[in-house]
Amino acid sequence: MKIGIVCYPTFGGSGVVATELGLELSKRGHEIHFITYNQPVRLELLSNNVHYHEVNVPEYPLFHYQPYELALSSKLVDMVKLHQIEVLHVHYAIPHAYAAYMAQKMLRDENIYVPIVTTLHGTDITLVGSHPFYKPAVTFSINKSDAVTAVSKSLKEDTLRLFDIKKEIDVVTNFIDVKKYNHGFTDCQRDMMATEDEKIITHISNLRPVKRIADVIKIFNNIQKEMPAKLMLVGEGPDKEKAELLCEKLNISDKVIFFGKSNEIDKILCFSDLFLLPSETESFGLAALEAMVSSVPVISSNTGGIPEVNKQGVTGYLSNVGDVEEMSKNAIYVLSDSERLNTFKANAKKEAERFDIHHIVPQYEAIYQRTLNRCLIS
Ligand code: GMT
Repeated sequence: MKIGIVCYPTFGGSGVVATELGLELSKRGHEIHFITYNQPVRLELLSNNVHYHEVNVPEYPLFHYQPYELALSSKLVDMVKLHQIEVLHVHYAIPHAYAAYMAQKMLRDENIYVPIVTTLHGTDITLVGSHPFYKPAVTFSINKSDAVTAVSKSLKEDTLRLFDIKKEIDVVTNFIDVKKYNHGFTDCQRDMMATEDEKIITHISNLRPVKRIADVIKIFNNIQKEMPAKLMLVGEGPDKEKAELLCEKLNISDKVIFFGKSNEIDKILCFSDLFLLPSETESFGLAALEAMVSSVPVISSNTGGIPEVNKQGVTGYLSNVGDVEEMSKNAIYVLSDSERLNTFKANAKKEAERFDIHHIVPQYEAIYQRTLNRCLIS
C-alpha cells in the first residue's frame, strides 16, 4: 500500500508513534510518505520506500496567523496525486484530520478517492479538542474520517463522552519495538551518572504542566531522604525553569541531572531503577511503556489510559493525581529491597512485551485495508 502519514514531527508521543509506525510499515513492504512541516525527530533514515515531504507555510505579513491547515491540505492533494497515495493516516484530530478532510474533498472533484484514518492521541481530545472554540471542528473531522482509532480504551471512552461521535472507534494501543530494546548493553555507563549504591530515578517528558514536574521532584526528594539516589530529568518544556528552582529550594540540585531533549532514551532507561509519571492526564503513557520495556518499574498516577499499561503491584504502583505522599511511599517500597526491585523490573519487561510492535502494526494494516475495500464498494 502507499500510505501518507501526517503527524507532529516533534519529540511528543504522537510523533514518535507515527514515525515508528511508518518505519515498521515500510519494513513490511509499504511505501510511506511522511507529510509534515519538519522531518520527524525519530525519522533518521529515508529510503526507497520512506519519503518525507515538507509542508511550507509562506510568511505573509497580512496574516496574523499563518494558515498551516491550508498549506497542509494543498500539500496532501499534490502528494496524493504525485505518488498515488492510497490511504492517508493522520495523527491528531487538530488540525490534521480537518486538513485531510479538505484534501479529500478537493481530490473528489478530480475523481480521486483517498480514505482517511484518524488516530486520536489524547491532548487533541482531553486538553485542547474539547475546548468550545475547537469542539465543532474536531467533532466534524472525527465523524468524517473513514476510520478512527484511539490509543487506549480510556481515550475512546473520553472521546465518546466529550463529543457527539457517530463513528465506530477502534482501540489500537501505543506500541514498542521490543527487539530494539533487547540491545543487551554490557556497559550502561551507569557509573558516569551515579555511584553504585545510588538508585537512579528517571522522568522523561516535554515538561508541560500536564506532566506535574513538581510532583516528580517532590517524590524524588522524599526518596533521597531514605536512600542515596539521583534523578534524571529528560526533556525540554515550559516547566523546566520552575523545576530547576524547586530543586534549588529543596537543596537537591546536585542530585538532579537535566538532560534536555535526547534521542538516547534507551541508553538513559538502561541504567534507570524507577520511572516516575505522575501526570494530570495521560491517554496512554508511551513514556511509561518505554521504561517498562527497559525493565524499569513505574510509579504513576492512575489517570486516563495509564492503568491499561502500568499494573498495580506488578509493574509498579498507581495513585490518585497529586498524591505525592503515597507515590513516594510506593517508590521507596519498590526500591528498598533489591530482590523486590528485581521482581518489579522483570514484571515490567514482561508486561511491556504485550505491546510489541509486531502485534499492533497488523491492526493498522487491517484498518487501512478495510477503508480501501469500502471505497472500492462505494
Ligand atoms: O503528552 C505528551 O508528552 C505528548 C502527547 C502528544 O500529543 O504527542 O502524547 C500523547 O500521545 C501519546 C502517544 O499516543 C500518549 O502516549 C500520551 O499519553 C499522550 N499524552 C497525553 O494524553 C497527555
